Amino acid sequence: MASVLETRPAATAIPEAVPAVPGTTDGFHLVIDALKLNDIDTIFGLPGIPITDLTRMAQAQGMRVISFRHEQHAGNAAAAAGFLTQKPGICLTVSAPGFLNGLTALANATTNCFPMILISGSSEREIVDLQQGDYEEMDQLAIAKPLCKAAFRVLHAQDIGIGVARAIRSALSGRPGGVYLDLPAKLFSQVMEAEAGRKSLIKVVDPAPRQLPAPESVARALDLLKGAKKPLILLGKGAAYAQADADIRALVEKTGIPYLPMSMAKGLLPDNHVQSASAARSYVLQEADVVLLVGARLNWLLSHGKGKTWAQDKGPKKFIQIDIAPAEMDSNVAIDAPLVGDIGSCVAALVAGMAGGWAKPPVEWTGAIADRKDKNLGKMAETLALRPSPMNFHSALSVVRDIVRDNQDAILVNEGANTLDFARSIVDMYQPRKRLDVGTWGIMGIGMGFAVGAAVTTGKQVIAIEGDSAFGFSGMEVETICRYDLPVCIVVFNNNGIYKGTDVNSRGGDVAPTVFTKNARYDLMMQAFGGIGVHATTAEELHKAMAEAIASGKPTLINAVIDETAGTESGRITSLNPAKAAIKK
Ligand code: ADP
Ligand code: TZD
Ligand code: MG
Repeated sequence: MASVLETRPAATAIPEAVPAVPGTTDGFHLVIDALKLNDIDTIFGLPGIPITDLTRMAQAQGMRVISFRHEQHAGNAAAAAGFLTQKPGICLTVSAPGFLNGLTALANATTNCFPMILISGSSEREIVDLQQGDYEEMDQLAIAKPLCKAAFRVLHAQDIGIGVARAIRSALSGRPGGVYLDLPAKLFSQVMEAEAGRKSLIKVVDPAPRQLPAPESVARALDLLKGAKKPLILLGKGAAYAQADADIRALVEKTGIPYLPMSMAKGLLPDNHVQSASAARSYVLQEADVVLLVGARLNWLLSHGKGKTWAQDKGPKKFIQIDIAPAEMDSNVAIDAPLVGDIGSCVAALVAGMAGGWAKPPVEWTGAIADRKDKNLGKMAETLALRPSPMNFHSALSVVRDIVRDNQDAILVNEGANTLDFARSIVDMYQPRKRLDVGTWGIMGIGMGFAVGAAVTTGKQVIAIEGDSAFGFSGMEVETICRYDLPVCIVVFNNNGIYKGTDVNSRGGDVAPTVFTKNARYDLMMQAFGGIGVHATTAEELHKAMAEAIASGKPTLINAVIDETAGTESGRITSLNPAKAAIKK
């Protein structure tokens, strides 16, 4: 093992491409070299002690360093990058408060099964462990551990290669998720021989190896599917992440089975696909007899696979579940045919097993779905055509729907309550991995982080459809968007508050807790940083502003004035609010 030659004071303010002593390297350079060796070319972060020089040197070494105004958004950008690329997104923060700010994003990424690595600088171990009160003292490793997939600390420069490799493999293998990497300040200035340093680095080979399903599991799943009278395929964001697009399409089209995409699986097949059952969602969930889950958990978003949503009173459904995490099976209801493996391999095995011919589902089933779809889509088209004044969610979203149809390559970021629920059902997606939203937690605050992450990673146009409350969580990052001149068009659905803007405090005095400043001009925030701000009060103005934003690719924020009475409490999940048992006078 290479020896640590000496410990130097922190590097000078001027970054150097190579360390001062020829033939040596140091902790700073080894971290950068380890990331680059593993094809990681972007860091999302926020500088400060002890990682300021790391950001400078990374930039000097040709990495993209995207600097944010708050670490949570840097973390969310990293998570979006991880989801879109199957490479862990990197978020870099300072110690204690910076680390904690990034931790929410790390926990959220883990919950969503997105691969990311939070790298935080930390204070001196000797002082932290004796609780002697260091600058930004905190036992970060211990705090991170229960909130992510894995957490590691590197104490010696010669272990940086191992630490980075373990972080990458942990984030990507099996069920993807967040990993924490703790780098104490002293590590960065440790010096070792350059050649020994180079040899200590690891290029991770096959970090997410294919995991083939057992043949008998495939046969069991096919048997069950074959016997179904009313089969249904449910696609989740795991299916989008897996990048097995062609195999998934082949499975759906070969079987002729109707499918439902979860929100981030929209576009895996175009939403206007004849087999999409989205417009008859309640009907198919209630009526289906065999359901094939592909990278979707039976959590709250699917009513845990039971109750009224699934018409449990009509008898139990049979479930086939494809997932890489074996323990996911039976988490909420019995899984009759578990198919454990990576989605690409599992779906390919099912398709291969159908080679002998496959009977399409009964026309009574597909016909009944088509009838309901026609009826519901007809009703929706009438509502979307209305042009009320002020705009409501439907009229504004009819514009977004048209713009997305005309720009199918664009990535849609979406958060809010009503703004989220209506957009998810109204705005069709046409390509895989083009929709990023509040995910498994239903968390507000992902907006600008996801938008920056998506724009930087793909270079494509981003359209962020934001509730006015949702936008507030990350609104300061419009400066980041302007600074890097990113092609992001933000539309703030401004209904003066959380869910709606009409609540009153019956006692007078302070305004109600859900209500914001009336008639706020979010567009002026964008103008403050040199971006384009537009105030839109009609569908025509909204359409013009969005079309111009996309044509120019310029950072744009459109303040879309929405009827403050139009929303409902908690959007579509009103029922999750605890019942009020008593009215206290
Ligand atoms: P949704 O919210 O869209 O329903 P979930 O996040 O609940 O989706 O489910 C995603 C599931 O996909 C997780 O259980 C995860 O283990 C699984 N998953 C992620 N990537 C893969 C993969 N490559 N192969 C198999 N399963 C995967
Ligand atoms: N804090 C966090 C981090 N996540 C949350 N989900 C919430 C608070 C609670 N919450 C929701 O679930 S939606 C929402 C909040 C505050 C905002 C809804 O208001 P909006 O959307 O303006 O974004 P609409 O269109 O007015 O409904
Ligand atoms: Mg609102």
